[in-house]
Amino acid sequence: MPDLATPLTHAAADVLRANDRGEQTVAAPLLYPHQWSWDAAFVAIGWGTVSVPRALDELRHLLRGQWRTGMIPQILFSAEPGYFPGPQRWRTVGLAAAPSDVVTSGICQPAVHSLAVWIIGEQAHRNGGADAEAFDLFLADTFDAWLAWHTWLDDARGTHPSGLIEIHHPWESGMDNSPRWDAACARVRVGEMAPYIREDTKHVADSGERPADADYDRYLWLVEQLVSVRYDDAAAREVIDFRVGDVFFTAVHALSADLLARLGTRLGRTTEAATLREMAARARAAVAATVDPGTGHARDYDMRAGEWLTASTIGGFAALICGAEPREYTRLVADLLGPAWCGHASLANPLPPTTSPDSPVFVSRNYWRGPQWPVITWLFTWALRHHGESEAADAIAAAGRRQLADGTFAEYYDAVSGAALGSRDQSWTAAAALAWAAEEDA
Ligand code: 2M8
Repeated sequence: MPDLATPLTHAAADVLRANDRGEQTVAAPLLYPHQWSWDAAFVAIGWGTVSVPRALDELRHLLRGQWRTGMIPQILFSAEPGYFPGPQRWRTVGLAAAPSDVVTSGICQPAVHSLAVWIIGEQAHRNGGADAEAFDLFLADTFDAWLAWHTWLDDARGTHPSGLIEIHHPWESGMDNSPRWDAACARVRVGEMAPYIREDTKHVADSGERPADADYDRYLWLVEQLVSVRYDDAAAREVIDFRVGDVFFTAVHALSADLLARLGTRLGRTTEAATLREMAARARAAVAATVDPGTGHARDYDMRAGEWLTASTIGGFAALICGAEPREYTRLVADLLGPAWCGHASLANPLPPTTSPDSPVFVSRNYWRGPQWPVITWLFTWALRHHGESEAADAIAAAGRRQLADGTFAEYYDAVSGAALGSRDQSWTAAAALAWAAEEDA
């Protein structure tokens, strides 16, 4: 283990402890003082390396926010101030589908949760004893909730003939202002709505690290459109200006559904396991069908305009997450490591940038438009290893861990200067450090 590894691991665990609010971990102090859906999954993986029971509590808390439809919402609000848009803007309170004892937003985020359950299960069984028992109990208690989540995605968001999971807001992708959404966002017609004041830009050194005001207008307008149909899934498909098949989300759903199927088999839930495997196969096929024969990259699809979305972003590597035909997979790995991506001469660290530096819309320091995100780097390393590409996984993980040695646990990093950006002490960045350390020890 490199010299820095142990202090860094301790520091990462301290970040989670500082951001811990009992059963939920805030995504970041100040900037994100609530529990976010996909953050909670990564954070639970981090917690699992420190305390399996605490990891399970994180996921149990998240499930308190699950809607009756099966949707796991993007945000479970805490009582802490400082974040916009809050509950008043989302207006989910009192809706029949929303939970009655927790306040949530009304959209979702990528379904990385069953991946987290899988990884925590592996850790718990390596530890044995009480951890293994606690995990087995947790799995038996919560399997149906994770199943309902994937089933909702398949039923309510998987109806388009492309088989892609559709999203109704850029926030649902988790990659909010990625160039992936530029063309679809340009088609959003912002109407009359109440004025608002952004909070996010108060918590970063430079507002150029965050989405633009025009992006926020669209984000808030899309919330208005969803409120107008009380978040009814079928009605939302008709009214929403932003209706996009998200190839990365679809790949994550495929990976997670496959892992949940394996857990279901262990529980003796063979029928449900078979259903999950079918869902995963459909989603994987949908990802494969988006591949642009020219670039070899996966594409998102604008369901409103009936057009492919072709920005050169990390979303193009979606098949690395869910798996692909072996020759195709190896070719994509080589591309990721090659000169347009991790190996680009302008990069401070050989890590996946969120947009290719060769793209005209690449911005090295703006949020999801270019910077490197440690949590995304970690996700790729896990998936690469899972699909048999250990050498590439090891190389990227080593560089990812070097990036974190600055000890800031930044939300993201300027891809060219290497500077730490966004929030400091971001929970999922700390979780990535912990997960990499645990993988080395395993
Ligand atoms: C960012 O998104 C939120 C909205 O969900 C925001 O900017 O207010 C994204 O990076 C998202 O992927 C992440 O889950 C969230 C909390 O870390 O922050």
